[in-house]
Amino acid sequence: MADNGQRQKRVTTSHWGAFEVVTEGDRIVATGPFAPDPAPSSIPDALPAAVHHHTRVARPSVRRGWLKGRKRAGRGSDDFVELPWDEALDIAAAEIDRIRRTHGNEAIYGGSYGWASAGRFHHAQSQAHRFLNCIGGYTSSFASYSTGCAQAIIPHVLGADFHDIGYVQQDGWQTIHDHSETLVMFGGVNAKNAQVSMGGITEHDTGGWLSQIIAKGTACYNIGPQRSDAPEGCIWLPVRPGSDTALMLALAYVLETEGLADQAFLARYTAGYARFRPYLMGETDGTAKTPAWAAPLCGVPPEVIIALARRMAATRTLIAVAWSLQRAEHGEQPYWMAVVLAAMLGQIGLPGGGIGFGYGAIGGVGKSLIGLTGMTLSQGQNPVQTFIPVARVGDMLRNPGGSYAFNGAERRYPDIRLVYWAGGNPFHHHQDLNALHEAWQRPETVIVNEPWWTATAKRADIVFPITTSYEREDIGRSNLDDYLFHMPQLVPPVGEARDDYAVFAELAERLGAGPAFTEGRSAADWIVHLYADYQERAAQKGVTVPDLDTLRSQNWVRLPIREEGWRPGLFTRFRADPDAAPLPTLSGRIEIFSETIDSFGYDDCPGHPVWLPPSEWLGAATVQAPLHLVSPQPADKLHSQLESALADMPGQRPVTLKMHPADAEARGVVAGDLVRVFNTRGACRARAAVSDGIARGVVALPTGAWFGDTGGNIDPDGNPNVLTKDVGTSQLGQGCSAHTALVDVARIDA
Ligand SMILES: Nc1nc2c(c(=O)[nH]1)N[C@H]1C(S)=C(S)[C@@H](COP(=O)(O)OP(=O)(O)OC[C@H]3O[C@@H](n4cnc5c(=O)[nH]c(N)nc54)[C@H](O)[C@@H]3O)O[C@H]1N2
Ligand SMILES: Nc1nc2c(c(=O)[nH]1)N[C@H]1C(S)=C(S)[C@@H](COP(=O)(O)OP(=O)(O)OC[C@H]3O[C@@H](n4cnc5c(=O)[nH]c(N)nc54)[C@H](O)[C@@H]3O)O[C@H]1N2
Ligand SMILES: [Mo]
Repeated sequence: MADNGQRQKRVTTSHWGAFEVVTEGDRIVATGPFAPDPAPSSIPDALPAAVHHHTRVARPSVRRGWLKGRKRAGRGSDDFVELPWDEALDIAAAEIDRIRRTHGNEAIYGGSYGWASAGRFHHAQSQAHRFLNCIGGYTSSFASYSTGCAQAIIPHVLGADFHDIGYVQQDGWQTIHDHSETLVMFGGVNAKNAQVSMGGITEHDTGGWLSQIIAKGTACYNIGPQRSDAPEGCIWLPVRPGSDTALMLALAYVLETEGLADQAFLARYTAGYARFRPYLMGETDGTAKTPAWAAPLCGVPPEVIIALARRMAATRTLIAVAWSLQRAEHGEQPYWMAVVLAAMLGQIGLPGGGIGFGYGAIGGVGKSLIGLTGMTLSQGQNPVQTFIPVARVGDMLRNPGGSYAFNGAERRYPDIRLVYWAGGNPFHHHQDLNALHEAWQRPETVIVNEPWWTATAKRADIVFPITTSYEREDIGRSNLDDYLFHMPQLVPPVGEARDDYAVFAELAERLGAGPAFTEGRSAADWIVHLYADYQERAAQKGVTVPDLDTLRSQNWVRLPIREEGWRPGLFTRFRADPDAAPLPTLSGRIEIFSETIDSFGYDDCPGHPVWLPPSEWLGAATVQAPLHLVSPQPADKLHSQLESALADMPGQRPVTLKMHPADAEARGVVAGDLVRVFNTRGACRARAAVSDGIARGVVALPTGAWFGDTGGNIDPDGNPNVLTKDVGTSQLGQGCSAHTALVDVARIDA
């Protein structure tokens, strides 16, 4: 930190990468690019204004109605009473204690999902989980909104953990560049999304690799509702959202009927093709999955499907599937079917062939690095076994004691009395926010740690003001990146903000678990402790990292952990010898038919991939809801973060809704018009943009606007989650189905 208003420039890192920060005294005044980054993100432009914004939580705050008689009513509309730290901590600790004694620790929901900020020690979710484990445990959550469905289905089909495949085993960019002749991208590969990565991405290279791959002459197909999901130079095949499985089945049908399926590969490396083939051919259900069958479902003409299938069989083809496809009802099916399609091509395990996931979802996917993990705060053990699939939080709150199916088990929702959230914004991230708002009224108490007055903080009973990562010291690194950062404290805490660690240490102390939580260490001691462990792990891999003091003075270092060229992964070893290196599936093979899944008896996820139309898609469009809403990630920020500063900028809110010229014209909408986007679940405002780069019948509204005052029943800034559907992907995955929603749009006349 600088004294006396002195100007200083330092580097720090964040989920969107490293950047320079200019401070003057106690304030961040500017940010700038980090020189080694070939394509720096402009997300931090909003940071100086956001850090010092009037929407920061200044002091511990308790909702008036709750303070005066523990009233649940008023959550989200009451005002708050500011209290001194000690008083607020005493109240919170007493309430946590009362709940755990009266209802047991299972009654505390501490899943606390969310990205929070970069920085290894001050990782909010780890801090929250460690604290709750120290005081007897909590109901936890499984997987993420990002990939919850994939994390359930892929282990059945390929054996391995989904993230191990996506981050470690699948081909890197160099291999794709050198070997792939055809890149078939379902959902595109979007450099805009690769701007961010959990914990940071320093050299943003996804866009650069795509340019090189296109320049080389690799045929790149962007299959999805938006042309902008892939760069210029790709062949765009507009498809209706939620219809990819039908298209994939038709591609498979062409392979099978034209003798292009690799029967030898299917025989040696897969299990159950014989049970899937009759479905493909229409022998089991009377419908052959021909290109003519798929064309009206997905919107791709039959001749285009046939030509693509032939090209995929004739060339080294990599099928790249975006995470977005599984963030939708029946999201298991396109994931499973993409694997089956790749297996039929017989190229799994060959360089530049087969299948990969999420190349454009986050930065760092496709970077080939020597794995170097560590610097993780231990969360301890959770004595409570109860968990929910993360995106089922609304159902859990609505339905205490209710039963539901998940991945082969019958499970029961716990009766939640206290919600503790640190580092996430469920009133940004969850679907059907009006319904969540209702469900949120049920718990007796909600405690939130937050730097800003988000919609979630406003719906809490107790809010603790938290530092941002610029107000505390930390170490920045990510498993998908090859840089290591000292993240200096750049400015003093804003208002009375404290670190999550300090809050949880105080609460733990009051609940008799102080030493268990802190192990006698200050935050600074923990950084030394975690760093020493990291240094040791690095040394074991033959990687030298500077000692902490050196890193502090250098600010950052590039780690020598890049791997050059082709790296043989799980699939290469499997291909070389499937008996010696079987996949960790039930059969040891790629499961085209899964006995396990079949035994669950789920009609929404049977024993092999099938076409299951979602409940809301263009094939089920109605007069009331004729348009399909996709709600992708925002280009200018990370989820709902930095929103308060962005929303201040002229012309930025409401958020822009992209629509097709024909759909705009039919509604008398022209570019720049203020529109109302609505369905039976809710409504929001948006600013129309008209583009032929979106499939007809589809509208796109990025996430991230703060869920605002719903007075008049219209969310003012354009949060798509007032419109989305809160339903699990299926009984198997129970993932988030954000991309499944029908809406209509109307001009708002001034
Ligand atoms: N419609 C629709 N909805 C979606 C999606 C979609 O595609 N469509 N995508 C989903 C996906 S994949 C995701 S991952 C989620 C993202 O949802 P979230 O991860 O919940 O979104 P963020 O805005 O990143 O929320 C992080 C919060 O942590 C706060 N924070 C930052 N640093 C700290 C800290 O140090 N301590 C504490 N206590 N708090 C901190 C921030 O201010 C912010 O409010 O959204 C999901 N929602
Ligand atoms: N700038 C920025 N980048 C981010 C984030 C952010 O907030 N800001 N968030 C990060 C997070 S948490 C995650 S999980 C990843 C998510 O990464 P993805 O899941 O890849 O991202 P989305 O933006 O949800 O969707 C990408 C595209 O998929 C297309 N799509 C939607 N439905 C379908 C469909 O049914 N079929 C096909 N073929 N395409 C479809 C849409 O046109 C959309 O633009 O992004 C990460 N990257
Ligand atoms: Mo995500």
